Amino acid sequence: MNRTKSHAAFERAKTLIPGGVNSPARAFGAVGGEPIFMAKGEGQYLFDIDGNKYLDYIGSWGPMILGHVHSKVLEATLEAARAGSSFGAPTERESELAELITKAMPNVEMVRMVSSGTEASMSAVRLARGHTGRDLIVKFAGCYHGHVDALLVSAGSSALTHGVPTSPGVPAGCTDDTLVLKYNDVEALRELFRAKGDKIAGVMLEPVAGNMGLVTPSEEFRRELRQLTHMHGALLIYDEVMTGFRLAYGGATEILGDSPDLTVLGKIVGGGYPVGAYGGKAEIMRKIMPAGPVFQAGTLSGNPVAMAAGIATLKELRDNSPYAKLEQMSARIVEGLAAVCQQAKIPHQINRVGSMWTLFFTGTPVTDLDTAKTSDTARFGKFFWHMMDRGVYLPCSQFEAAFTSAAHTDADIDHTIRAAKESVALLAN
Ligand code: KE4
Repeated sequence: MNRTKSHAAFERAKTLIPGGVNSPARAFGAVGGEPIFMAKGEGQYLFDIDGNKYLDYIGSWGPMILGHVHSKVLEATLEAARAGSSFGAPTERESELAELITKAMPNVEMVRMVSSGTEASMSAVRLARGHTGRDLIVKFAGCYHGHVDALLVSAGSSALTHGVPTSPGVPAGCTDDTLVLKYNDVEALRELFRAKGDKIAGVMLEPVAGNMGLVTPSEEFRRELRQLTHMHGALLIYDEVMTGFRLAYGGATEILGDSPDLTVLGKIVGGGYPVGAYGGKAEIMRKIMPAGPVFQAGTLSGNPVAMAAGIATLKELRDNSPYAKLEQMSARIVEGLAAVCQQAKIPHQINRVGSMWTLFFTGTPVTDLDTAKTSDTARFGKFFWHMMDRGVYLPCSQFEAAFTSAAHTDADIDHTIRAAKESVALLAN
């Protein structure tokens, strides 16, 4: 494929923007080569500036569940934009989106809009600390909650010691009160609560993880999380930025039947526009200023155009549910990928929940970050580019989830499996 215009655009961008991108996930660092500059999206397709067409399985890292330029979302945003882009004053659209969210997620009785998943996670952490009067936050290795100082952290020497910052610029003081455990490690969870339960403000996790590749929680892990947080007065915080309205209209919370105290949202709730949100029990949410003392603010929070995109997206998901189709198509993709890897005798694991899935190039079942890291990332990089050359755009990292959209068709699935068969055959050599 000719990608000369992308190359030139990347050279220019690198002189103006650090690494030539506005988010490292797009930099293709994990797969080698250079990022592709996109010109437009249409349904399930992306078109790059060289005119190449791709089946899009990133969907902007989750938001584009309806596909690109969905007519109802486009119309709603154009109508809102014609009335003004931002007022710094409340609008009814904010209550409309809030009502859609609270009706979809019963554990969310009140919700605050912000402008990104990071902002939502950061605010939820502050609220958990403000509500409980405690400082300790627990997270899990491999779960990503945005670039929040307190959450850019890896496990200290043991899970009971301070977290260690994973980025320059994050002072130790910001992560001293963050503890990191292994996802699905029930014994470590019990030990931590035995030792420090009365000091824990909140436990935050992706209830179905997408940021180490797709990893699911065990039933026992989820049960212990709920019981231990209840018992010790800590808040259970589900980060559903990726899974919210993705795995079901009520997100992972609906399919798992869980009841977290706080929920963090983003991506789909903005329909591709900058929206994050956090919500939960009214008694907790009323601690947020100006109802309560916990400060949080934002110039563009609840932006009317972004609200319009979120409202149109959630109404379409509510009224014309795509989830059965997403389940059927995603199951077929995964069966096809497994079959071609089997045939080529390539070690592989495929984890899937609904329309989120990851093909790991490892023979080890993937249940946490350590097992995800047994994957052959060099092989993934080769596979990624073979698929790109066949017009299939997968997430540009072994440690990300792919997303099927409601715009994908059975013919697209057939094409994807054919491309995978050819790509995997090239890996075997
Ligand atoms: P944003 O600040 O990027 O809107 O959201 C942060 C975030 C929070 N929680 C979860 C579960 C998330 O997946 C994310 C962001 N996801 C990444 C993709 N794995 C966004 C891609 C990027 O950083 O460019």
